[in-house]
Amino acid sequence: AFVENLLKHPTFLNYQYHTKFIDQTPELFDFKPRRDRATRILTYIADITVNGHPETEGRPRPPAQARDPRPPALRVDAPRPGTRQMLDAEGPKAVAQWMKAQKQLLITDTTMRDGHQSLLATRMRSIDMIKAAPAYAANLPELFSVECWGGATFDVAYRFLQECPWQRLRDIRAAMPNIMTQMLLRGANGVGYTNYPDNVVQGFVKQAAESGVDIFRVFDSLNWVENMRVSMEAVLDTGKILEGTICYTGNILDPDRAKYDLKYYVKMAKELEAAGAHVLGLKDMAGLLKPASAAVLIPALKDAVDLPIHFHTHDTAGIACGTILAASAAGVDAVDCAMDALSGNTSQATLGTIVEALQFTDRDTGLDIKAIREISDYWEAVRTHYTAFESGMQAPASEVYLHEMPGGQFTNLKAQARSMGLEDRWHEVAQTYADVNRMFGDIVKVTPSSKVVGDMALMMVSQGLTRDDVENPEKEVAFPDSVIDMMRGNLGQPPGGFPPGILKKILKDEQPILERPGLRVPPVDLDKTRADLSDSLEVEIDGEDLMGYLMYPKVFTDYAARHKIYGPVRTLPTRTFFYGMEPGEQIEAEIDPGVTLVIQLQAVGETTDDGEVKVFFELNGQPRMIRVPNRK
Ligand code: BTN
Ligand code: 3PY
Ligand code: ZN
Repeated sequence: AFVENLLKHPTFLNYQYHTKFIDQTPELFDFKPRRDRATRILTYIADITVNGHPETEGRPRPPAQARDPRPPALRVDAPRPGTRQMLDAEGPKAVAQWMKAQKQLLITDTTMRDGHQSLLATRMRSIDMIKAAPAYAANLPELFSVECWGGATFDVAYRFLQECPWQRLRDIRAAMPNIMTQMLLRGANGVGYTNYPDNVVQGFVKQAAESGVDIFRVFDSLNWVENMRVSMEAVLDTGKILEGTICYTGNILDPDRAKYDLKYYVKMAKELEAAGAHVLGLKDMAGLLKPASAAVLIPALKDAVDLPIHFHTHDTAGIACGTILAASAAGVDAVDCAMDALSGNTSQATLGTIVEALQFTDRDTGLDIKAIREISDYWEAVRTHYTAFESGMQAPASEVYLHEMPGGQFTNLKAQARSMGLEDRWHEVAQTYADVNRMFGDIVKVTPSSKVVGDMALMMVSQGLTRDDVENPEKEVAFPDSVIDMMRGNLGQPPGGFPPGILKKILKDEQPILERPGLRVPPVDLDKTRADLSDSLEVEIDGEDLMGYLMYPKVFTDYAARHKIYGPVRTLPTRTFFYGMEPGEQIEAEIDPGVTLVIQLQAVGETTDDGEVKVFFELNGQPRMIRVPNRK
């Protein structure tokens, strides 16, 4: 290995070496293989072909004849200017004014974020999105925005898809330069599940704006405006659009849920307006707002504030289109829908259906229904490749009014229940989730508070505990860490605080913090963290990487370590990424703009005595052999 390193060292090759060269060039003694990107990608394909992908193992497979997704033809050579140009030229306040002055119902497409988060456990890969983006730009330039970032997509990209979420954002932005991009930001929880130092939240928002986010939908998982201020002010500093957001829970028409009545929402809307929001977001993460309630809530909010209102809901109960039409009739300015093929059930309302329903009315969206169907056909083909991540939900269910689970959590919690052997006790999990909510004082349930309620419910069902057992002061209960953390006040305060009885049971004599948790966390030394991380990973860490690390230290370093071995696997077709290749099959991977690898799998050898398999490829016409361990 030493001679090999010596022979290819640039100083040696340029005849610039002298007698001290060997002593002064420690990398010659670095025998770790430094492999090129093509070799790394072949290693990944070989490994998955031999061993399978852990995420799809034991799950239903896509049909053998699943077609390759082909994006629709572009109707124009250069995309027409859209909302993005308006924001750049005139700023966020002008966009908000324009929203209010419009007659048509403005539409956000959520397919690339909440759509697959809610239907496919967030597993959609960047390549499938980036291929669709030019068709959005060319054929649907009237869209208000495309939600394509934030929420759970950030960590899932690193953790399960072995790709960089920031690169996804930059690539979508470049391929779709005329429509505003939108992200979901969990306030002080960033895109994570915990409370971050203020300067991390600020740095994250700044970086997201630089990398391509135009609209920040900011919420707090307990609807505590106090805990949203740092992130909201950070958004205001960027010059992008701040959508200060109310999370909707309960039922404003139900006298038994008086905690979350009309007055509660009106008050919060006013607080968000006073905090500087350009747009008021109404986020119905579980799909609980009913048409009759929308007809009351939307006009009340419009009366209370001077902001345009952007409504988000889920179709879990099958009624989202009805609620959107009621909200539209009541004067809502913008709504979220998902492209037909990724809509319905726990996802958003069906985009094409809303467009059709409003055609020839005074709220006609002006979107081209044929263009929508073509893009939806593309998503339909994409979806077949993610069969392994389908939740199995066959029909809408009014049970959501009982458990109030967010659409984005539903598929995940179901998968968690399955992995704990509780799948056939799902309805018990749902009932227990509702019990836990009441026990915690009836709280807003949305990431991360929803995860806490889910953790508690799964623990209770698996241990056979009832609400009475848990509340019984005589009975010893081991609470999940996330529950203890929330009761300590680390996610902030719900309206009226947590009930004293359960607080005492969980915290014993410990006092919870009642102030904003960010006040207690010291700032992170960003420059030092970056320098240390660059040293330990032996690669240059940029501002995006740093924020990935600060949100999820272990997830990020694991990603970086795998990246050294497997290279830019984000460029592989989805079928190859999850299932490897068949002998004789040929694929292409564009690892840099204009640099394409043509890869053919020739054969997979027998497993040798030392447990290795030789996998034979042709790479751009040249034979290549890769050895991988057989782990089966
Ligand atoms: C992932 O971890 O989800 C993406 C990277 C896949 C790594 C492959 S999966 C099979 C094999 N087992 C490992 O631990 N690494 C490789
Ligand atoms: C998220 O925070 O990921 C959500 O989708 C909440 O609804
Ligand atoms: Zn949602």
